[in-house]
Amino acid sequence: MLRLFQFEPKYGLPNVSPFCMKVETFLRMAKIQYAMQIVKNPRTTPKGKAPYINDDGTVVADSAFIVDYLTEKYHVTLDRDLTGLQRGIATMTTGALEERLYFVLVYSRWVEAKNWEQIKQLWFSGLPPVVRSVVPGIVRKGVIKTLNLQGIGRHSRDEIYALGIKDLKGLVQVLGDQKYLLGAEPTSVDAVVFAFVANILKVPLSSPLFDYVADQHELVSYCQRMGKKYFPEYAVFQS
Ligand SMILES: N[C@@H](CCC(=O)N[C@@H](CS)C(=O)NCC(=O)O)C(=O)O
Repeated sequence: MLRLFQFEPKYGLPNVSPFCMKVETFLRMAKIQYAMQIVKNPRTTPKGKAPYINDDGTVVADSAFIVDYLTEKYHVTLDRDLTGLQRGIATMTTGALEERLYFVLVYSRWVEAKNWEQIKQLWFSGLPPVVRSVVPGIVRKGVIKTLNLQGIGRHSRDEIYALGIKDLKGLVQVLGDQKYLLGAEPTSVDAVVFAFVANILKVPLSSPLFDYVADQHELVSYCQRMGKKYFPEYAVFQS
């Protein structure tokens, strides 16, 4: 059976990594059976990041390549009826969320002092006491360095959130009052959108991203709709 390697679910959410949650959502949308295996240390994975899959010996790392591989191997038809324009919107939306909004989300979790205290508990509480007093600081320094190299870390706090909210506003504009991002039926881009929206709305950390999404009635309903449909066993989507 296909094995999905991802981080342990936390906060009652399928995953606090939007990339892991994207792949698990896609597997459920495509009705592909899988078993979950927990990644404790990303350094043990093929590309040093989660998620990856092992499908009867075929290893695929990176959520984009995983979705492409699954679509081809399992003849997934979720996007069958999309027009060229819709396919373009799906690709560009995925890029905006994964290559920009993601880093704003990382900033909100790992750099903002109040949220960092919670993240530290959440991620590192399982470590032995001596290691626990050293490792979180080292990992956080690495994250801050990454944000600087990526570029987002060079902006002011207000500028960083303005960029994130720009992406979220784009989502709200594309979604409108439709049930799913591209119309009445879910398509594969909904795995990406749902994973990001749920990771902002359902993780109990405060940030301007949360404030913005919580105010967007259509986006909140969308998140509940996707959650109820694909993760019915998760209480967080049942309200
Ligand atoms: N492009 C990758 C991104 C995956 C990614 O950034 N995963 C993060 C968690 S959200 C990770 O494993 N980080 C661990 C690390 O960088 O050490 C994908 O789409 O799968």
